[in-house]
Amino acid sequence: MPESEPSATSARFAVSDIHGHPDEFRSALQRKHLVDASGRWTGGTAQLYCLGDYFDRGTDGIAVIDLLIRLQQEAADAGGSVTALLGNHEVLALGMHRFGRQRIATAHGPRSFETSWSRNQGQASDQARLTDQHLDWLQRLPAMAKSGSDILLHSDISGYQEWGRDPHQVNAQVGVCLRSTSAETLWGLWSDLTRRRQFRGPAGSRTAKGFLAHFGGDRIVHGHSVIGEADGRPAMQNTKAESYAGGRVLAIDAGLSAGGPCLIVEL
Ligand SMILES: [Mn+2]
Repeated sequence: MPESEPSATSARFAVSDIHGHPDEFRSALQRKHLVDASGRWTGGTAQLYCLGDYFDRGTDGIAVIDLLIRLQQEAADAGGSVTALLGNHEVLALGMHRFGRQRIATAHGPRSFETSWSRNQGQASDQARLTDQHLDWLQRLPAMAKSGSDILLHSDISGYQEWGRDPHQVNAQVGVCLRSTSAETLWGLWSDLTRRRQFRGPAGSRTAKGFLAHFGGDRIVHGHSVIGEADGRPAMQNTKAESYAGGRVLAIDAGLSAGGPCLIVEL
């Protein structure tokens, strides 16, 4: 998927970590007038960025990606866009499908996608309903996007820098891993994207500054780590995105799968 540059008049929105909750996602889109009551795109030229983790925890990840695939077409027809980025749970879904119980040698001992998938509340019904179209879509998901001066991605980690100089290079490199027939290669991607909170604290602020210098942006927008979770705040108290690191980073995962709202943030 090409990176999209917004026109001056197009509203831009971001959402993350839908985790198998299609009804909540659709209702949230409707409240922002991006879809109608039947779930059809009404956002016109608006740009919607979905920052990954469509699967697991909730019961219907397949319905989430079916909705995204349809909205991508409808938004494009209307002159808008829906960009779906890769989350670690999409890597997990692919790994479970492709390698299942296969034993994988890692620095921390033997592992398998099945064990991690099970621990992360993978849904057997999602795996059973994966079609070739879903698999093709999943293994082509970009890992990052640039919109204006925002860098959008799933995980709050600096490792994206090691995959390329710009989003195009990063997405190409991640794509090679995603389509790999090596369980170890796909495991490495899963493992990297599962880390978190690397932009937090004084060192994190410096990391964010370096990251933005590397990719040429003013702000990182991420999901993956639930707002307030590290402070022990219940997700149900989340009402808005959290800006931190001196405004260089915006966290938008309000913890839908932990009782929080499905937050759609206007950028
Ligand atoms: Mn995640």
